[in-house]
Amino acid sequence: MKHPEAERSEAAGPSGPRAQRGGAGDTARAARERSEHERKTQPESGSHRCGIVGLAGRPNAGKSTLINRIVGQKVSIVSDKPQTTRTELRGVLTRRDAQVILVDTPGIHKPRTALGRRMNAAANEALHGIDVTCLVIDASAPYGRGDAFIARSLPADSVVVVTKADLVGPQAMLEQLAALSELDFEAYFPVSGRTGQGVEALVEHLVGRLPEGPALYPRGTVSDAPEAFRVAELVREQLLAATRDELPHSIATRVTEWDWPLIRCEIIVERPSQKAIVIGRGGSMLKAVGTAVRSQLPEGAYLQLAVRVDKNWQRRAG
Ligand SMILES: Nc1nc2c(ncn2[C@@H]2O[C@H](COP(=O)(O)OP(=O)(O)OP(=O)(O)O)[C@@H](O)[C@H]2O)c(=O)[nH]1
Ligand SMILES: [Mg+2]
Repeated sequence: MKHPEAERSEAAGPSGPRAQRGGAGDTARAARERSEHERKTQPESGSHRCGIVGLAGRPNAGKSTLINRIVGQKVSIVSDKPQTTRTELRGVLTRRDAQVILVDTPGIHKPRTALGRRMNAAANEALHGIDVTCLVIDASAPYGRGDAFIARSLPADSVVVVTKADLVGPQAMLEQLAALSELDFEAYFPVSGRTGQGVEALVEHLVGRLPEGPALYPRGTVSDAPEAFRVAELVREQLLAATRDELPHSIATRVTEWDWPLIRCEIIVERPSQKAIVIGRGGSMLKAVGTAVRSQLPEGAYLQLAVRVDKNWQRRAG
C-alpha cells in the first residue's frame, strides 16, 4: 500500500492564499482589526507555548466530541455507543501563541474482553508524559464509581471538564460540579462539545498551563493519524451509527489499498450473521455507509467496501 500521508495536501495550510492577506487594497479598518487580532494572538518573542493535554474519562463521556470542537475539525469519530475510540489519537490546535496537542483516549471501563483490556491499557499509557490531564465527565450522567476510579489515577493538578452542558439546566450543572468538588482537582470547567459553550475558557486555561516551547507539529496539522486510519475510522463511525446491541463491538475496519482515487476498506466482523447485517438487504447498508463516508472525503474518491468474517480478530488485533 502506498503511504497515504504522501497524499496529504498542504493546500489548506496557513501558507495558502488566506495567509497572504494584507495587500494594498486593504482598508484601514481591516488593517486595524488585523493588528488587534495579532496583538491578541502574536506572542512576545519567546513566549510561544506548546504541550500535550490528555483527556481521560468513561466511555461516552464526550472526549472525542470535545477534541473535535477544540481542533475545529473531525479528527476523532464519535458515536452514541460506548467504547467508540479504540486507540490513542492526537488532535492538534495551532494558534499563533500556542500549540495544544490533545490526546484522545479510549474510555476507561471495566473490561470484559481482550480488546477492552487493551483499550484501557492504551488509555493509561497515553496519559503518561503529558503536561495537563483533563478528566471528562458527562453532566447528564450521575457521577459514579467509574468516574471516581479514573479520578484516583490522575494527578492532583488535573482539570475537571464537565461536558454536555447543553443537555442539563444550570441547576443540574451546579449540582454536578458540587459533587465533583470532592475530587479537589485544580480547576473545573462546564462545557459543551456540541455547542462550544465554555470551550474557549477551557482552552485559555490549558494554554496557560503549557510549558514554553516551539510547536511540535507543522502548521496545518490537525491530527497525527494517517489518512488511511482516518478513512477506516469514518467507515466504522457510520457502522456504529447504523448497528446496535453487540455488533458495534464486533466490527473492525482497515484500509487495505490506497491507490488514489481508489480506496479499498475492509470491514471485519466476527460471525457470518453479522456480515449479512452489515451488507444489508441488497447491499443497502454498505451502500449507505459508502455514500456517507465519501461525502466526507476529497472529491473523486472511489471507496470500495468489502466485508470479511474473522471470529478471532479481537484476539489477533494489537
Ligand atoms: N448533547 C451533547 N451530546 C454530546 C456532547 N458531547 C458528546 N455528546 C454525545 O455523546 C456521545 C458520546 O460522545 P463521544 O465524543 O463519542 O464520547 P467519548 O468520550 O469519546 O466516548 P468513547 O470513545 O466511547 O470513550 C455521542 O452521541 C455524542 O454526540 C455534548 O456536549 N452535548
Ligand atoms: Mg471517543
